[in-house]
Amino acid sequence: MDLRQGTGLRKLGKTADEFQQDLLSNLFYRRGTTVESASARDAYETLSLTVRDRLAERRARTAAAHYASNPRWVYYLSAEYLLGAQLEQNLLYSGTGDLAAEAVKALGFSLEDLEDLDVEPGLGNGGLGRLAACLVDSLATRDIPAVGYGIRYDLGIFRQIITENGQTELPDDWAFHGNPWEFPAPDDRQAVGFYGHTEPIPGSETRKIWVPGEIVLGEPSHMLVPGYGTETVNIVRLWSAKASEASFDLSRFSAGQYAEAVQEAVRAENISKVLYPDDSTELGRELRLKQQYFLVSCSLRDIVRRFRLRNEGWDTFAEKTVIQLNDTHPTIAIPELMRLLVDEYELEWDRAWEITRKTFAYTCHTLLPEALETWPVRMFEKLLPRHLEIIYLINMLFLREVEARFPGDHDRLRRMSIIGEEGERRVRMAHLAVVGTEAVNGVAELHSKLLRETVLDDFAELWPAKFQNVTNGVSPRRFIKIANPRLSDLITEGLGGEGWLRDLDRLAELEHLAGDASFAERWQSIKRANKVDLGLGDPDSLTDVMIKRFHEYKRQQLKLLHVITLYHRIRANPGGDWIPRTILFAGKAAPAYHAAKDIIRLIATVAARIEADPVVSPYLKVVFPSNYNVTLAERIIPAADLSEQISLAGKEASGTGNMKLALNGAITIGTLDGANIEIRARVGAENFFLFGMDAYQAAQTRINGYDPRHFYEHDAELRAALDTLASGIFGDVGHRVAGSLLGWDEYLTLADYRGYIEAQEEVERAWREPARWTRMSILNTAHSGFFSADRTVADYAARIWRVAPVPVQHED
Ligand code: AZC
Repeated sequence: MDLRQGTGLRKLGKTADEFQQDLLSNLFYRRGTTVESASARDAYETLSLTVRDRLAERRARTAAAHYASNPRWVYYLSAEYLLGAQLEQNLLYSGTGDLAAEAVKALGFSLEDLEDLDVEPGLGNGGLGRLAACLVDSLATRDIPAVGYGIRYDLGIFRQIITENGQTELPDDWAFHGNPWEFPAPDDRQAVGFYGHTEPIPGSETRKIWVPGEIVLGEPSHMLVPGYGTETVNIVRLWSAKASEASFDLSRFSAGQYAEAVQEAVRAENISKVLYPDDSTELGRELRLKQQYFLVSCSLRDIVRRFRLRNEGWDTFAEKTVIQLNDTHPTIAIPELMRLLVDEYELEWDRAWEITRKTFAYTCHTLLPEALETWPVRMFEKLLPRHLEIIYLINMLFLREVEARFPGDHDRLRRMSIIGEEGERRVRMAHLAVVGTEAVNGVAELHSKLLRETVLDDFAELWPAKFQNVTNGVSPRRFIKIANPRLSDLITEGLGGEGWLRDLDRLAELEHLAGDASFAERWQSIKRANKVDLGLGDPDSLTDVMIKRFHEYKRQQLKLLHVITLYHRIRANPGGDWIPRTILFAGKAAPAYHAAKDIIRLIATVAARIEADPVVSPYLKVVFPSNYNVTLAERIIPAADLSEQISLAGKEASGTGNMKLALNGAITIGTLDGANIEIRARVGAENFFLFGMDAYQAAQTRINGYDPRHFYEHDAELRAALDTLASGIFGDVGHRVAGSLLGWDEYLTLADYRGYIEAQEEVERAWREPARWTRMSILNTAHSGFFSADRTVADYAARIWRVAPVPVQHED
């Protein structure tokens, strides 16, 4: 089908001349300026639009193919997306990089200048948000009909500034200059209710009328998500909260009460104002729950609308629809779909429940009990009164099922109930998510196993078949091809083509080249060149990176103890044969997470101290660039020699930075935690620096009564490191961190210290043999093909979603 038929549009050109024509025409007609007066921003916006036009054409063909085949759809519901910068990716995926580079020259700019203006939408906090972005990329690459739903936060994750005083947070007005990549779709607006009360419907036991006390509009816009090496272009649809016209109080405004006049409107629009920077603060909890319901309500109505385009009734809804819940944040979708089906579409409860359960699947991303969301019943009652009633009914029927299976086991009922009765009554979202879905998965083998054995053990006993594992993966396009062009070229040359970018297992063929001296030499010089580009330390030093959110379980404090140990060793023997190291930390801490912010501040202080020390600084440099985000990750990862994955075993669900680093030839030093285990199994134990307790030993250590002082007393070097921290030279913050380690040490840092130091000594032995190190590095890349998000999506598609690809025709 020719989508331009009847529109009078011409085909977009494929030659450099035609591309340039389109660019100039966009500059003139859409940006309203001319070549002579075009600023860099004009050029950036215009180039983005010109690239977007090409994707829009593919998008139209994709929509037509999807419409024609009325397929089963995947809807990914996620409160977070960390999409990364768009221009470079879209140039790559649309195959217009060379044309664009030529064309922008005519405007007097280079592509690099313009890429610097491309601001990433920071609509997520960390791993979970970036995973969502990698999965939508791979869904499109695998031609799976899918929509990602999310919130278009006005302010994304805060901009971080690091000084010796630690982290400062500034608002991230990411779309301040506009966002050329999105299409608003005001016609698909939805109305979302909050508060109010419910009224019975005479003659019906299950149906109710909900009369909301507040109505907010959700206005969607979408970003294009092209597949790589295929025609498919899917979308991520993001909702913005808009006040309804009625919420503006014209009479107050006329009376000069300007603030009061807009008060209600401001309150409504606050819903999509800012991304929650934390999952555990007490502040603004109601607003957070409002955001969750806002996302869910808008998205479900949109999903139903889309279903109705080609289908009637409800018989085929669950067959045509699978909704993946990215963690518990969108779990209110379960009672919301029940509400739509029972109250609005008048289905019988049992039938509605059958449809609902079949439609949803839930991915859990944590093992930390404090990260499992619960909401006070009292808050639910006020904000979502009808949903609470529905949850009660779901819970009653569920507990009846449990009682039938385990008669008289009251303790089990209490443990499994969707309503927690300890202290203030709360709704346990993870329980609701398990009860209301067909499949539940963890994100790495160990994580899925621990979910079954600990956090969700009662549920796994009741429904063993429901529990699955789908190990995370990352986009090889963004994290190798775009982030590391030099290495990509070498791999392409070594493998005789670019096929590996869609079939990452092919990297295994690099194994044959690991012994080839000239290949190894080029491999090494690429790493060096990437370090020069990064510009954060001596390119000949061992570049040792720990890049991730700051959290005590991830144990940046363990790395810090290593830094201080090195500092002491060098000072004790200044003439020693020390290996120069650049230790790079990057990452944000939740603004209200004081212990994590203390660790950041302490690192910054120690870094300055080392820098000022003429004895130590030639060998040891600690750097902490500000504002870690996807863009910065893309610069650091290609330059890394050593990848720090040192969480306490049993705490990190998976990790995905570990995969990105291994793919780029960094060697991991890590514990048997999350996906580290699977990385080590694939790259080989000899190409991985292992240390520390495993998850069972860690749990046992706690049970046996852990005493951090024991380690302090029996390890002189550890004692010296902690004494230095506590000595006052690093101020109060050193005191506090040392105090918390010696007092309780929640994450068993001291118990793993000696093992970690020894593993670092092994790192240095390997580093002293460049040929061995390079071989290890090549083998890490060669055997990390499994960690492609394309494989992750294939796993979900086969085992959880049961969806098939729908190919999109090439343009003729
Ligand atoms: C993270 C996990 O901590 C990390 O181990 C995992 O790799 C990642 O999800 C993707 O599965 N969890 C979060 O980021 N969680 C939240 C609430 O942000």
